[in-house]
Amino acid sequence: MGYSEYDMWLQGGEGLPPEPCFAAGPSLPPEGFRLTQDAEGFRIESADEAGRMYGSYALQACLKLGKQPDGSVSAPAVPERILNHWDNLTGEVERGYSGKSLFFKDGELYYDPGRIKDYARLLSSAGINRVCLNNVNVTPLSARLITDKLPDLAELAAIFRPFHIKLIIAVDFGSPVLLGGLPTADPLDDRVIGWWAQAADRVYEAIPDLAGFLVKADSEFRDGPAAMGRTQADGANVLARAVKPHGGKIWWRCFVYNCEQDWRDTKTDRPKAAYDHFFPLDGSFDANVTLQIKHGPSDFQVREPNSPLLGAMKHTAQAMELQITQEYTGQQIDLYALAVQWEEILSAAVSGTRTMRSLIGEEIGAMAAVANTGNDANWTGHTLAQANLYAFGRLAWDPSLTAKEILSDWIGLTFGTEPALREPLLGMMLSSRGTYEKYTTPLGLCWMVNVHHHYGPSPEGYEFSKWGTYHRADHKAVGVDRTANGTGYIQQYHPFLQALYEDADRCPEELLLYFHRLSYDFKLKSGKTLLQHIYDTHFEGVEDVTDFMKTWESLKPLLPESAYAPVAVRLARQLENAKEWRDVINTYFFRKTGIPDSKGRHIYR
Ligand code: GCV
Repeated sequence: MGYSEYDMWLQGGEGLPPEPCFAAGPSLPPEGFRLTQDAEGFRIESADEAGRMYGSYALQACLKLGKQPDGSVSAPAVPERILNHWDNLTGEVERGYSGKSLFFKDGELYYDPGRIKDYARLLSSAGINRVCLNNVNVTPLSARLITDKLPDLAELAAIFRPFHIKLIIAVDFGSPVLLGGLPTADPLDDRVIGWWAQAADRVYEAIPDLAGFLVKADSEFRDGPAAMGRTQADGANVLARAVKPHGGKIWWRCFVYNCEQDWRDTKTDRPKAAYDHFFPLDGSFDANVTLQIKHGPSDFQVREPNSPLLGAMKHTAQAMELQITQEYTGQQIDLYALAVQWEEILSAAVSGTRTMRSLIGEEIGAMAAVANTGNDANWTGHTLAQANLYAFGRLAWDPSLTAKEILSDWIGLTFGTEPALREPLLGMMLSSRGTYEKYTTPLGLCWMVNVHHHYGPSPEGYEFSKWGTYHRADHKAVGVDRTANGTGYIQQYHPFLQALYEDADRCPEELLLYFHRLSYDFKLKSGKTLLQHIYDTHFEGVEDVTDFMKTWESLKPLLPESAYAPVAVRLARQLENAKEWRDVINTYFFRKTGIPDSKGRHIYR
């Protein structure tokens, strides 16, 4: 008996209908299924075991949501739907807001096998089929996952395996030196080539179905080929050739930029970096290398344009990287339904005729995202942040889904389909991204966060730092000029987008300050000045959060106390955060400009 029957019908409990009939569907795509219902009952057709499992989950969801199986074929848009944990072997989770690591503690693998099994079921039920458990910032401790920690990792892989989830290991590019004692990690050195080949042989002996290695190289002080005068392709290919005999792959991250910039240097523009480093190398990467590209050119900000690198390389496999963990989007204290932002990202044009969505499954062959889970009892700290994990899985499977569809399903599956609960909660979640943007950094104005931990406002926290993250506000204007007259960043886009972004009057307003340096009296389409818009959104954002609190309170009778109370506590904290943002940002711009709010609301001096 396959996993799906066992799990669903033997562990599923009372009240389930008769076991469905599983049928072979040899012509169906890998992992896909067709769900139908007739007088005999439910029928799940699939070509493989994974399809049976996903079909079983889909049936379970249909039953819970009161939907009829529609008989269509459901198959994933991309074969690799990847979750990246940023977990350290110490047990800490980089940018983690849900407790400690589910997998590691005090330098060892340390976990509750029952919980990991639940986690594997949770991920697979959302459609996720690849997981990297360790942080891309590989420490000397976690580097040893490919040496002495390997047997322990193999035991974890065995828990994920029945759920059709394969592991990925994040490796340190400097491993030949760190672990192998070689004098160099130069990817063209024969000793290094041999070392990686042997390392891969050893790893695949322990975990034969390992999906491959994930690498952050030449980025934020990580080792990489550039330091040895080699290209990113040289670096990726040495690893790709080592794992190739085992059917493995390399995910090579494109988050390569100068993190030691001088703020006085106005020529270097961090958003240009990924394209500048990787586009010229198109065609030089081995076929089993996938470049993993963050969705935006900055770093998971509340509002960024899509990365011009996505889809630009015609001869290189690419994955889009999203961030589920809410590093810059409220840290699982503030409510932020990422599905809304991701729908916008996918709907955005990449040319005059294509959207980003149309690249998924074509130029973009894999979807990856940074996990938001930890050992908190509810997995994600903020209960409603569970919807973000679910949304990633659903969108990676079917990028045509809307945020409304996904969130509506999530609420239905989590709290039930009662409209009195579902509709208000859906409304709140759908508007949560806009609300957060209003009280933090509207109009594409990024990086006003507190340094290091990235929660709360600090308008100039990064302004004179080395991270290349500047808005350059003065008493007359704000924003970086990225037009042809400025840093030229816009020229990395398709000509259709260049024309749109270059012209401040045509540029999508939500991105105005990402691309343009504008004076505070610049008129928006609403007729308001830029400055007045900033004041208004900050006041509105706080009001929105107050409304969220009222809505949530009104739902109290319909919710279990275990769900109600912790979210109410977080909403109260969100209100404090929103007020802090409102006051700090409004005061900052008032002090810069001396221009009061046209509506006479209180701005601190
Ligand atoms: C894992 C940002 C984060 C880092 C993260 C890095 C990355 O800079 O702040 O914590 O490191 O992105 O994506 O590699």
